[in-house]
Amino acid sequence: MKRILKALALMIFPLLSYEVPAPQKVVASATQTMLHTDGSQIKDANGNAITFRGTNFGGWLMQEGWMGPVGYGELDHQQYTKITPSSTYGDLSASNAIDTKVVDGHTVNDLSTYWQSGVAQTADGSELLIELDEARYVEKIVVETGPNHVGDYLRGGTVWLSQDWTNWFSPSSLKIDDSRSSEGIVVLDMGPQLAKYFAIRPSQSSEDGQWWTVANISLCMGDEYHVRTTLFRRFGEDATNQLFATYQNAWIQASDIAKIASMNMNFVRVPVYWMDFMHPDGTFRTDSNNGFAKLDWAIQQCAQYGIYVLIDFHGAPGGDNCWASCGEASPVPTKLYAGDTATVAWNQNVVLNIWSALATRYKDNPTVGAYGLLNEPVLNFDTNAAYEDLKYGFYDRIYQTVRAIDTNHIVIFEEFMDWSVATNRPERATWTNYMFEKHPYDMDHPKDWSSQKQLANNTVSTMSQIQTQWNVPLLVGEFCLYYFSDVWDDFLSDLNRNGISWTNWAYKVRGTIYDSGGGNWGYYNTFDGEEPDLLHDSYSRIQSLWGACQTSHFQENAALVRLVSARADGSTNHPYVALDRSGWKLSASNTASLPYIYPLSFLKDGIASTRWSSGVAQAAGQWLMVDFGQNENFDKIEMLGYQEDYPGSYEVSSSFDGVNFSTIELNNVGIGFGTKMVLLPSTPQTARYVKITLKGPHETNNWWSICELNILWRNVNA
Ligand SMILES: [Ca+2]
Ligand SMILES: [Ca+2]
Repeated sequence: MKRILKALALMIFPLLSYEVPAPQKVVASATQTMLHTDGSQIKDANGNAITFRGTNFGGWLMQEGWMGPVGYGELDHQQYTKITPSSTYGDLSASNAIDTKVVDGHTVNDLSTYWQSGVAQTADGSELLIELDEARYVEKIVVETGPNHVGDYLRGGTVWLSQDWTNWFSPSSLKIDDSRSSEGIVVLDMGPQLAKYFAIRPSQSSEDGQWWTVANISLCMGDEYHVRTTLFRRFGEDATNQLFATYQNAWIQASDIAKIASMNMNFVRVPVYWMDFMHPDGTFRTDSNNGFAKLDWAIQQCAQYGIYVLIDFHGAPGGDNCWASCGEASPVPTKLYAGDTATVAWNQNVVLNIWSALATRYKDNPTVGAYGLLNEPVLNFDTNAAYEDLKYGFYDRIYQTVRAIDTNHIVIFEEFMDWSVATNRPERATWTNYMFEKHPYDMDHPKDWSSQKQLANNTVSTMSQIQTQWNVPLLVGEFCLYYFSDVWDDFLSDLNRNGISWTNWAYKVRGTIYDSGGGNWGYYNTFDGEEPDLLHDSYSRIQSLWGACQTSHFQENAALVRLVSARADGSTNHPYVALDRSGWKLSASNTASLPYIYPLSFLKDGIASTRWSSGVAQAAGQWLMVDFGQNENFDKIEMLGYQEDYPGSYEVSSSFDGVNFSTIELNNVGIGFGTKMVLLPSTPQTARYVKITLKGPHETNNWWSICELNILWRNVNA
């Protein structure tokens, strides 16, 4: 169905005129003139050099479930080509478990029809096998009985997956959520898995011999495409777009842009999704909530503060890459680049037509700082000349499309995933007024100071070299260095020093400061609301939950805000020198006793393998104190710990007399985060005594150990 629609649309595409809202008036900005590149610099029309320093509006016009309370959409049941049961009771066929019906013109899962196994549930004793039209990503499987047989809910759950019928695997990440079993609903959460065949079985026996009844199985993904299309089917497109507007109008508001200005930033990168601008059939949306209207609003708001806007084409039909973050998780090479010719052409034409409209609309707008032509384009993970040709061939078509309309604006190419490929492409010879962008991440080592520091250092050294060698401005368009505030500070300082632009990912996230998806991923975190159930919740409930995602429902990550604000003005930090430790007097509330030999002197003996250790499980009130013997200036505290014996939660205080202590405000999040921890006071300190005090137990009751403690002061003579 989808393919037919696309082929049809492809045929009529050249005949379509752009029915897009009239271009906005150019906003008069007191400070902004059209930017252009000049060698390795960005300059305004008056010749002033500009470096972009800002943040990403991730989760706004392009949602991501880990960032905001989005919820999960499901695959279209038309993509289920076959369902095979291990047994069937009477004529209650397994096709009843994947059927839909039309109610008031909308397609919904039919919970009134159901399949029954006819046998008591036992571990692996029954199976429903679903086959899809092709291998697709699925991260949750929702199995439900329908209203009249809730006692026959799935007991436990096992999933076997295959892409080719030959090789099968059961995802070790599987978590079973049966918290709604009283409604007959069990959710099998696997994380994103690519498969064509899905075998689902009970993993336990029913207590009283209950059969297995299934009225519906939904294969779910939390990406933008499946969220939107699920709601299109349930509520229709107009009503769905209104829901998205409710979300978007809450997620970023005028006060957020004022906040970004107050953080000394001059730049926001705004990820957009193709369905912000178009209907599913590839014609332009003209409703008042379309993406052009949202961009117009953001650009007007930003113009008031002299903030430049990067329009980042983050989500193309078919997928820019394999990840859900581009809106549509799919195997590489995705249908944006390769496969069925008509589908690829349709997908690429959507991107080109949206860029034509964007360029037409904003070609004279100086608040638009740059066009990011395509986010994170990835066709495969090895060097492959054919795929590079496909990628850069398409990149060049986008470039030529924009340039045919707009010669004013800087355009940005992303180097994914190899600088040598990006800089050596022949297309580059014809490009003008452009930049390159990189997204350095090390997501495999979020608690490893050395890994994050190495990533930051390598990024700066490589990019400063590329910038000089190729004489082109560069942007670090996304990054996160987790809890390592000192690495953030060094990284931003080094980028500023080298005139490299930067935007962290992202402005706000739903997770807590402790979550892997919270922490320093945002200037705001810890959302206090709920995520809707997009399969079952009413329209008004989804509207209510999505409408409550304004920033006032999050907590400010004050430590990160302070740290980044201090560098967003372009300033740089100093090199540091460690204070002389020879005269230090050390004391602690607890030190391991014999037979353990972990004395305090070991934390300043210069030997990384020897350590002081508390000898007891961490608890609130335990402390370690340094007496310098005299007043000292300092603004950095480095603790090299031992394995997981880092302080779980802590505060630092200082004193002139060893009696009266005052707490030092830190640009750190206040929780332990790895073997090496570096604490940054928010302002330079002077004191004779420094005391580190635990505020609670360690998450796994570890002792507290430090191999080396250093306290440092900026080298003002450097
Ligand atoms: Ca059904
Ligand atoms: Ca030591």
